[in-house]
Order: sequence, then structure tokens, then C-alpha cells
Amino acid sequence: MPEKKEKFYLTTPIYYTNGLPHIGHTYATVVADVIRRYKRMRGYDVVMTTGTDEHGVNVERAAKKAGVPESEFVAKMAEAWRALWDELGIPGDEFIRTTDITHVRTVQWLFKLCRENGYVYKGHYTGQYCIYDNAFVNDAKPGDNCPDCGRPLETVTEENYFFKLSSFQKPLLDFYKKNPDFIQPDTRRNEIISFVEGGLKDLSITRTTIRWGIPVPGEEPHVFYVWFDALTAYLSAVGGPEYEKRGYWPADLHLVGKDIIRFHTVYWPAFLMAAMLPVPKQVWAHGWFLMDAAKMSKSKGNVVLPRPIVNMLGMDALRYFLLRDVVFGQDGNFSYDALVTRYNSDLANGLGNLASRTLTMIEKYFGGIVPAADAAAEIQEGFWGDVKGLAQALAQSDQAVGSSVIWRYEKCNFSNALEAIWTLVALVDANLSSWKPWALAEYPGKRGILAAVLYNAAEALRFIAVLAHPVLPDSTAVLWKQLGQTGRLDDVRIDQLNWGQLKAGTTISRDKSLFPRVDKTEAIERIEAMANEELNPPKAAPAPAPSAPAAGASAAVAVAPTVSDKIGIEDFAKVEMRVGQIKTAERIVGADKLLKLTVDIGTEIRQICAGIAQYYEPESLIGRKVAVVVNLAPRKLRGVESNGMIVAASVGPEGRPVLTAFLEEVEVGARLK
Ligand code: ME8
Repeated sequence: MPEKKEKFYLTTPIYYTNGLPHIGHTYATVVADVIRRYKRMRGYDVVMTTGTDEHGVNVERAAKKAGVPESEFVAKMAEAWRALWDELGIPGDEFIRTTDITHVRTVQWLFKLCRENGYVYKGHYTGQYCIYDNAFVNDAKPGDNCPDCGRPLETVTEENYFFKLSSFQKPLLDFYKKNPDFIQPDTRRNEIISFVEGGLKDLSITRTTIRWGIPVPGEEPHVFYVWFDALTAYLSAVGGPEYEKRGYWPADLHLVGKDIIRFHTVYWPAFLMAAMLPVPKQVWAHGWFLMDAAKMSKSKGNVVLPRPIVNMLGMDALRYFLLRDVVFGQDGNFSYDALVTRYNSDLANGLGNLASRTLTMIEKYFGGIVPAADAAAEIQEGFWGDVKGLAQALAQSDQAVGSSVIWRYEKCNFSNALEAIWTLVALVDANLSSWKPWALAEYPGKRGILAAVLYNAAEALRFIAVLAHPVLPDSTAVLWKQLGQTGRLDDVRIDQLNWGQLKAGTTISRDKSLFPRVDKTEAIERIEAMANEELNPPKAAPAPAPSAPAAGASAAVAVAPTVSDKIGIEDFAKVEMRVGQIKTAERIVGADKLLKLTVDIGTEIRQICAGIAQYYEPESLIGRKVAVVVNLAPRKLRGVESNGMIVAASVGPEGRPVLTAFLEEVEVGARLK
């Protein structure tokens, strides 16, 4: 493995801006993030690029419909994508927009190189074009529907610049032969090879019928056609024409859905070969997440959104499900039932429970200090050798060892990697149950065995935290701290785990449960209610901007207006605000920012949710008098009914809520005027 930091460059697809991310896009970006984390834990200097594909006729139409210029439309959408990735903890190290000037220059430069090398010519093209997929459909007849999305094709004739793709049949086939790992998985590789063997037609790479695109210099009204434009974004993100300075090109890995594998493994290497630029090392095609056996799409109304799931179960739960439930490369069905079942079985009852029982017993029997196992080493070898052996086999970085989790990550075999880690969870759990530390604790003479049992359980947990970290970054970091480990888990080398590195004498802590168990029916109802709310924002309340982060404080706390239009007193009079007194306050499982309050408003007791959980302890609020908007239409926040709104100042750029207070005694129910 690398002595000096070797560079590793990977990419997600550059997503279209005519919609917002759903679980399918989230999947692709999560996988990229897992690989990024894994590679960093192997000592690589990693850059991951994601971004937005912003040109084309779809955007022209969507912007027109929204009544805004294209540039404004795409700026908002790009921000929404970027904000969601930030919120979910999976931001790109580079976020490239195809409207960025660096990208525009790179596309024009690439075209110039291809042209200078004789691979570009001007011609006319008439074809059947799918405006939804931005692609001509070879062999389609007028009146046909798109074979991919099923929507009607349009006949388009125009003067185009053509790329001589036909010249690259042999070079591509030779390249695939020399680089058998270039296309993964193997089934896709075979598919692409037979496609290329079937012959390649030249490709039109500019349009004159589209306005919203990158201009071909000196050849207006030609603009670049979407694939010549979009694919180049991978190179623009790491320096474009100056890519050598940064040293990340060629990409080590393009992660894409199976829908766009052809563009990445045929067009893209051909463009680069034509320009005499280095070709990426690997393209991995993942499968689709299906809903009721159909690919998700907003028009079919079957999209699953990430945010409601994350609000209910946490991002690690979503990551675990996406990677564990489906073999990478294959399609999988998405269901909330399967998601929550996995959460409860593998995370709450599995890892969460194991961590909690181990730490609790160390606290109870050894005052929270990891005991030394040395004294009982002999015994330990006898009955915990299987745990130690399994842990070491999983952490084996020698590529020849098939059971190694590291090797499975290396092969993008995520489901299998997690399955293997969970065999260790199960084994430790079973050993605890059979050795019954609570029974050993009854006998002072068995203290050595008790120490050995708990030391080994804790050491196994340390292995699990490291091995599962690429997939479960937040919860393993918490576990890492609970095990008394210092330093960042991200900085630990996954391939340098040795049994026994956990030091006896380390102080553990047990501040919170990693994965609280949830009631399945209630959890699904809550997720669905939140998804419904996000897809169909209530009319009474202002719809969240597409870029709005998870409505935390802003959901239930009045925010200072940014627009200073004056209103009449009659408008203000419509808002009925009264003094309320908080009777109870509790946290909501799965909604970090919200508190569920019951508030006496004089005439009745109301349930109100307030986005103040990060700033106020529930207990500190009991009995407190606050200003309440009482005539707001009821709505659900994170699936919990909220009947009114607590008023607070919104302070600082992060919008910290500060509740109102009354300096003199006021009666509950008094109206604020
Ligand atoms: O194709 N299941 O962008 P796009 C799994 N702009 N993955 C899914 C999915 C699903 N149901 N739906 C989408 C484009 N994806 C072009 C790419 S690249 C230079 C240009 C993921 O917004 C999957 O990775 O349609 C797929 O390839 C990608 O989103 C398509 O995103």
C-alpha cells in the first residue's frame, strides 16, 4: 500500500437540474462517499467530485415554465442539490456545475483538441430525439417512443458538428482488452463489448436548435450537445486544461447508474483518446432502486425522498440499508418496511444493543475502566480465540484473503462486507450470552474471566467501529469515543488494525444509545407523513424553497422577515398571539431539532412542535411562559401534529432561536397586540 499519499479520484454522475434528488441519486452519492472514506482510511489522498448538469432543452422549458431566466433557475437548483448533500453529510470535495466558467473553457478546449486531431467534422443530422433523456435514439422511426423512458420522440434535423466515433471501434475494443477491469461489473462489460463490436456511428456533438448550452467558439449558434458537455465536467472539476498541475486526472473511478454506462465507457474514452488525453481507469455501474418494480421518477409519483428517512432513523441507517440490502451492481426494491426491519434487527438490536450491553457492564463491574485481559490470557485464548480470529480475518488487508472486509470494500462488495462485520457482532453477542458476565460477577474468584470477557467484547467493538466506519461514519465515531479512543476515526488506518491495541485502563463512556429501537408501524407512518409534507407542502404555510435545509428551527419558530413590505393593522390583527405556559416538553426520536411541547393557552392545552431542541433542554422549559401563535392551521412536523407556533427571535447566521420572555407577571391566555 502507498508509502506517500497516492491520489485517488472518483466521481458521481453529474445530476440533471430538472428535479431534486431522490433515493436513487442519494444511493450513487452515498456509495461514492463510502469509497472515499474507505480509500482515505487506506492512506490515499482522495478527491470526490459531484455536481449538476445544467444545460439542454429540458432546462430551457423548465425555466420558461417557472418564468425565470435559465441561469437563475439552474443556480437555485444547483444550490438545492449542494445543500442536500451537505445536509446528508455527503458533499463532494469538488462540486462542478456545467455552467461554471472553468467547465465552459474545458469543453471548448477538448473540442479544439478533437478537431485539431481530425476527429470532428460538420454535417447534417436528422433523427429521432428524446428531449427527456437528451439523446438521439439510433434506429428509431418517426412516431416511436423512447425505449428508455417510453415518452414520444421528436424528429430533429439540424446542422451539427460530428465526432468520428466510428474511428474508435478498434481502439476501444483494444482498450477494453488491455484493461479488463475498466468496465464493472463484468455483465456490463460484456454488454458494452458486444455493442461496440456491432459498429459505432459518428456522433453529433453540437446543436443549433438549443439556446441554453455552451457556445462553440466562433460557430454560434452551435452549442455543445449534452454528453460532450456533461462528461467533460469530470475533467473540469480537477483543473481542466491544467489538469496536470493538480495531478488527479485520469479518474480512478466513475460511479454511474446502469442507465448511463454506455456514455461513460464508449463516448467518454473515445473523446479523450481523440484529444490524446488520459482515459479513466474504471467505470462501475450500479443498479437501480425500484419502487413497485418500476424505476423511480417524479412523473410516476413513486419517488422516495432521503430527508424523511434521515429525520426518522438517521443518515447512518439509510446508508446501511442502501448498501446492505442490495448487492452492488444489481437492482433492488425499496420498501419502508424492509428499511425499518433492517434498522431494528441489525442496528438497534444488533450493533446498538451489543455496544450498550458491553459498555454498561464495563461501567457496572469495572467502574467504566477497560479491564486488563492479560491476567486471564490463557483462558481468553481458549474461549475468545474465535472472536479474535474472526476479527483479525476480517481486518486482513492481504488481498488474497477472501473473508477480509477490506478486500470486499476494494471490490465494491459492500453488502458482503457488512454481512461479514455483522457475523462478528453476532459472535460477540453470542459469547456474552453464553459466558454471562452478570453471573461471573457474583463470584470474586471469577474476576479474571469477567475481565477477559469484557476486554475482548470491547476490543471486538473497536474493530467493528473501524471496519464499519466507511458505511456508518456518524455512529461509529460515537462508538469510538464511547470506547475512550482519542483522535478522529477518519484518520485511523483500516489496514493497520491489530488485536490488543485497545489499552487496559481506558475510560469508557456511555452517553447515548447508538440506534434507539423504533416501532415499525409508527416509524413508517411518520416517514410517510414527512415525505408527503415535503412533496406537497401545505398551502397555508410558505412552501420551503427547494434548497431549504431540514426545517429545524425555521419550522416552528418565527424568523425575522427579509422583505420589509408594510402590512396594514388589519393584516396583523389576523395573527392571534397569546401567552402560553409550557406544561411538558420532550424530544422526538429521529428529529434532532424538534421538541414536542404541550402548552396551556388559557382556553385549552395544545400540542405544539418547536424547532428549538438544539438550544433548549426540555426540562428547562417546564412552566415557562412564551408567546404562541394560536390561530395557525394545524400541520405535521416530522410526522407529529403541531397546533400552533412558539414565537422566538432568530439570532445569527445559523438562526439560533431565543424564546420570548415577559419581565412582568402575565396571565396565561393574555393576547399579544
Ligand atoms: O443521467 N436507482 O443525470 P440524472 C439508482 N446528467 N440510481 C439512480 C436512480 C434509481 N432509481 N435514479 C437515478 C444524468 N439514479 C446525467 C449524467 S454524467 C456526466 C451525466 C442515479 O440526474 C444513477 O447513478 O438522470 C444514475 O446514473 C444517475 O442518478 C442519473 O442521474
